[in-house]
Amino acid sequence: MADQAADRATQEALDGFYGDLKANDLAPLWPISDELMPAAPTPATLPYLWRWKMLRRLAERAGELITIERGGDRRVLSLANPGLGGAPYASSTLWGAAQYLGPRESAPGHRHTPAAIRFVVEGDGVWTTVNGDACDMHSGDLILTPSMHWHDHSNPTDHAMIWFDGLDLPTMKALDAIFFEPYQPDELQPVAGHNLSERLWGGRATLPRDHGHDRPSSPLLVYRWIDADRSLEALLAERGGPLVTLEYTNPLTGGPALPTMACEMHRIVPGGLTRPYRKVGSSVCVVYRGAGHSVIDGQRFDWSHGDMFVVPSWSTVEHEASEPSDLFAISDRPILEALHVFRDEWLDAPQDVTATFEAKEPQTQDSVA
Ligand code: GTQ
Ligand code: FE2
Repeated sequence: MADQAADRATQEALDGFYGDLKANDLAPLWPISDELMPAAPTPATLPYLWRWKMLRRLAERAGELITIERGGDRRVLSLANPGLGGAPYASSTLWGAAQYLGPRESAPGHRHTPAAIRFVVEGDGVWTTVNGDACDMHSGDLILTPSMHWHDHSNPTDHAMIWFDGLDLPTMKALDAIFFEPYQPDELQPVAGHNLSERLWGGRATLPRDHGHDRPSSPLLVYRWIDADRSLEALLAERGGPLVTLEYTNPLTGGPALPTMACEMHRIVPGGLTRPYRKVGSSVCVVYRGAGHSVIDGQRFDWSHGDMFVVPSWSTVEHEASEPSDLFAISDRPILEALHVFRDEWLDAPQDVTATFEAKEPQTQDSVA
């Protein structure tokens, strides 16, 4: 009896104490310590995939319905990971999107602290001007827009183009480090020339002798498909399949193309599953060529040309190509490496496949489809 009364008194004291903590804007660690400090990352980001057919169809509809002014300068459909509570982010750290630019349209100049890359899934004829350097975009090319570099996009052709945008925007948002400026007063920057960075910095193991100090972002702004293809072919011949990977690098440092984002291309050839791999930090992958599937944390994702998918932090991933395949990928690895918290590992045992991801087929109510 006395014990119960004592227990009740203690409970009341505890309730009062927790109430007072809350009222004073304090939180006790002990009830949440496991959640705050799990043994390994527990990302909210889900493994997820968007089909190219769906992306292209809805991007084309945006082209019909939304003028570029009404679209706030950019006709961009961002990959919104369903694990992130409605945020327009592909992963907790990366932005991924399909951008549509119609015939004879241009997207006005601006600059911002988030860094961006463009990867051309198909088509050509558009250029992105980066600090006055008009970078021509062809299928399979990678174009950089480093932090605070002026950029605008121009499509002088009579056909639309859709490409993949990758940005470190969620990371910059988390750091409260976003600044943005429109280019003024003209819509577009003057073009000093086409592919200037490529002419100066794109030599094979040759650089201007007076290249000066390392720069945090690559001075080379364009990486051509033909060069990536040649390197992948040589790598595959040398190392053998089923998987080889190249990284697009800053020619001044040999490090990542951008200080916040790594860009890679994986070539996967038929002949079995790649070895299971996991790393800290997320990736967004874009299928440039081929067809196959990936197993991510036990879930099977079938993919083909243009599909885009997300691999969350510390998720185990294996790939298997049914035809020769090239997967372009961005990741936040350079940030983790700079902070000395990057880790990765190759595992031995293939995963059990417990589920197959059903990608949404185009959900449309339109008749134009
Ligand atoms: O093309 O400048 O997907 O500023 C997101 C933000 C593209 C761009 C995006 C941007 C851009
Ligand atoms: Fe931008």
